[in-house]
Amino acid sequence: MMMKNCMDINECSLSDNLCRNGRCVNVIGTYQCSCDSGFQATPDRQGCVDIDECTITNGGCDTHCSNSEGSYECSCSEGYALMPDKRSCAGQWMILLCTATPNIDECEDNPEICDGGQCTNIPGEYRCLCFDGFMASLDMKTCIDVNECDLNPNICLHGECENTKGSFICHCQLGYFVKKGTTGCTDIDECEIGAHNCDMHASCINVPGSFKCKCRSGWLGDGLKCNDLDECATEEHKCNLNANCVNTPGSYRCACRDGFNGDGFSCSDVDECADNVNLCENGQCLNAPGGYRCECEMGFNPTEDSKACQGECPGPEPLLGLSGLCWHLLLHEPAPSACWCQAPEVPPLPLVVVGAQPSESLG
Ligand SMILES: [Ca+2]
Ligand SMILES: [Ca+2]
Ligand SMILES: [Ca+2]
Ligand SMILES: [Ca+2]
Repeated sequence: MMMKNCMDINECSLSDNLCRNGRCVNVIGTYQCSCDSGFQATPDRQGCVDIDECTITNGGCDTHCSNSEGSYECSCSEGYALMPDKRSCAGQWMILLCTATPNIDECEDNPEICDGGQCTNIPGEYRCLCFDGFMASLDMKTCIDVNECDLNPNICLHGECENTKGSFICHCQLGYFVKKGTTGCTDIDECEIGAHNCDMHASCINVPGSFKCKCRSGWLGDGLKCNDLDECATEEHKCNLNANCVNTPGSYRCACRDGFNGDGFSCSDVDECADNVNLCENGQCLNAPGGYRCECEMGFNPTEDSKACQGECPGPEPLLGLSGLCWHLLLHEPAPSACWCQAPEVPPLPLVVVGAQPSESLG
């Protein structure tokens, strides 16, 4: 047979569709496929087909193997987890015990991971223990701020609630403050801390959210300004009828009038006649409420205030050795008075003028 002179055809360059899942390699007289990983060449070497890895020792999988085009996957029964080698399966308790398993410390890698809580690393994951004011998410992987204002709209009592991360702030109404160790707004005791403007003669009375001033007894006013009450002028005193009332700032005093003894609220008459037997010489002392008066003997007259007796005329003996009765006479100036005395055993009646000119005589 005659051999014709032939030229090789490069099939790979003629068609792009050869060797799907592989690479076309031209050889003399034909072509062959070099297959991708997970594929194997057909017996004629002109195509690539998937390798079913699961048929070869179960693909190395511990439990389940599922083949796919160009690959395969291992999976585990329920309650077991696929280990990082993508083949082995282990129960949760084994994960915890398995020191060979590389463990990532999320807490150290990301210190902010539990923002608002304490991060606890456990093999394969982490948990957040949340601080007060935060609550853990369902998966316990984050901490969420508690909105105290929404949770309890009355939490500040007498103020506005403002939620903050991890806590809340009470903006109290006037007259209230947040007392240490309490949550809501508490009344300020303005009286106790001296934050009031009551008059110095007023009592401070604390009330919720404010305070009141009240003038003390003996003072009049609105509490911010108190003026003395004049008990004597307004007749609001309890002085005895026989006492004088003396007004004082915030009060008053009572003083028994002359002739009375006592504390002013109770006054009793002084018995001057008993206290001093020398009163009313030439007369009789008569006690009277608040004083005394003299009832004078014949020939004596009471002084203007009736507290003593004075002789109407000087006694008869000093007058020229005469004795007898004397009568009072009214004379013209400059002699204001005169006595006319009679000596009964010596008629006729002599007349002696006292206080007038010595030479002057009547009759
Ligand atoms: Ca909060
Ligand atoms: Ca108050
Ligand atoms: Ca007074
Ligand atoms: Ca008296």
